[in-house]
Amino acid sequence: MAKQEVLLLDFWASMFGMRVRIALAEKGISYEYSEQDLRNKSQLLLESNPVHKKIPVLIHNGKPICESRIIVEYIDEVWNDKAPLFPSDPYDKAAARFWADFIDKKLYMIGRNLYLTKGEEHEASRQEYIDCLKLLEGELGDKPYFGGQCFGYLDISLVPFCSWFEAYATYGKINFEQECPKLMNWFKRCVQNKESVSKTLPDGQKILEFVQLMRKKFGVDDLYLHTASVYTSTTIHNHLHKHKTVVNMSNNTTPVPKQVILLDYWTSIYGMRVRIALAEKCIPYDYQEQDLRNKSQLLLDSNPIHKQIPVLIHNGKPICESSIIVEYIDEVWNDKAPLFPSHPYDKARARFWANFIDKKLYQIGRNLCTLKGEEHEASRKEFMDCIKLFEKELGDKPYFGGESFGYLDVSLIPFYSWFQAYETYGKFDFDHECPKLIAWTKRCIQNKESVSNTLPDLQKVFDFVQYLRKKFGVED
Ligand SMILES: N[C@@H](CCC(=O)N[C@@H](CS)C(=O)NCC(=O)O)C(=O)O
Repeated sequence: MAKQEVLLLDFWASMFGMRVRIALAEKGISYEYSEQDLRNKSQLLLESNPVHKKIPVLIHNGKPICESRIIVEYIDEVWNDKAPLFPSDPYDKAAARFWADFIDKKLYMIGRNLYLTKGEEHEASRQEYIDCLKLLEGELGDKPYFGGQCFGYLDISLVPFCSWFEAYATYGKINFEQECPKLMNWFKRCVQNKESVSKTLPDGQKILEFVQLMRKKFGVDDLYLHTASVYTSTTIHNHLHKHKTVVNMSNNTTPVPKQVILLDYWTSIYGMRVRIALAEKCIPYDYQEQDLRNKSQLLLDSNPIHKQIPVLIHNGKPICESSIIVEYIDEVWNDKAPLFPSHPYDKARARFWANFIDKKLYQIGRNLCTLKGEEHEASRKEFMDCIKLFEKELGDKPYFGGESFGYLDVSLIPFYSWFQAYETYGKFDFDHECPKLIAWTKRCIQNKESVSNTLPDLQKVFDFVQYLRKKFGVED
């Protein structure tokens, strides 16, 4: 391999940064480490991650890769000659991705609340944090590592959080040894057996001092601080108490006769992604429309954590989260219509933008249709800013991935079915404001039966949005 230039923009206490450092160490890659001042961001950081402006950023031969989980996948794909981080079975891979996504969506935010909130909110986060760890402990089971015998992606995704446990124990009043002994043994195993971990994780006492500083900065001791947690404190708790068993993605007791079943809801942008991917691969499947106000036992059993559609059930095993399902489909049915570009950098880019859709675009689009007044005005601006980013990413290419329709096209095109609603409630003129993106939507619909056969009638979706607006009291 030619000489690799690897630079990591990072911050010592960041769990996300630690993931990348551990992955680099696992692969034995030498790199330059550049500590960042997060209160005074460097030009290099701002230029390398203009969308989120966050560390970690890995700059490989001059090209930046952002978002820790995407970076770890990139590292695994580029340096694939040693220490593979993923299990080879697509289902196990999907499970590792699911739990890593769970860590980012839930564990991180709840962890922040442990030291930045007080009173009832604090107590709720404390319980919720313990419940999350118990779910992860259930996933570990009696295996030495999450991936089985070998340390891998999910271990890397979680182990950095353990360096914050001393701080969480202090401010969250959590006795980790007592609450999750198996998980603590796993943590000790990682530290003892893996130099990549022991050399990377900072001292827990240092993190505690850092957290003390943050509490002072945020004035937690004097004022009630409300952080941006969007999770209800009872969701996970209820789940644990209802099911009482270890959650496993394959813990599905309902007999499933068909090979491929899709639990879905017709207006779901996330569900449409899966339908398009299945159509691209010409996979026959049994479509089961779900009533989201009265969820079926099959849905609750198949996605006990989020209780959301879409869920793909393949040979009796459920896979959840649309972007993970689409990757799974691409990996299992890999004989036709590849959805990913072959180059790891292009792959990372497609993943980055798909993740951006999930993190930002979806919610902003919802706000556009359901909020009023100043909040509505703010979402209008945000929505157009996002759309312009996509227009720029597309450039003059026919599809996001270049000449062929792929993962990012699959991730974004379902939004088109909501365009009439966005246009009406956002008072946009998309043809005028983002002509290239509109030309791309037309291209997808004209050239891809997988798209034209999947997207529902725009007027029907618009009627549905109107119904939602009435329900939320935005409209009489
Ligand atoms: N991140 C998930 C989002 C799935 C999602 O938000 N599903 C919605 C329908 S669009 C749902 O099931 N809502 C019902 C609920 O949350 O109770 C994915 O990509 O699959």
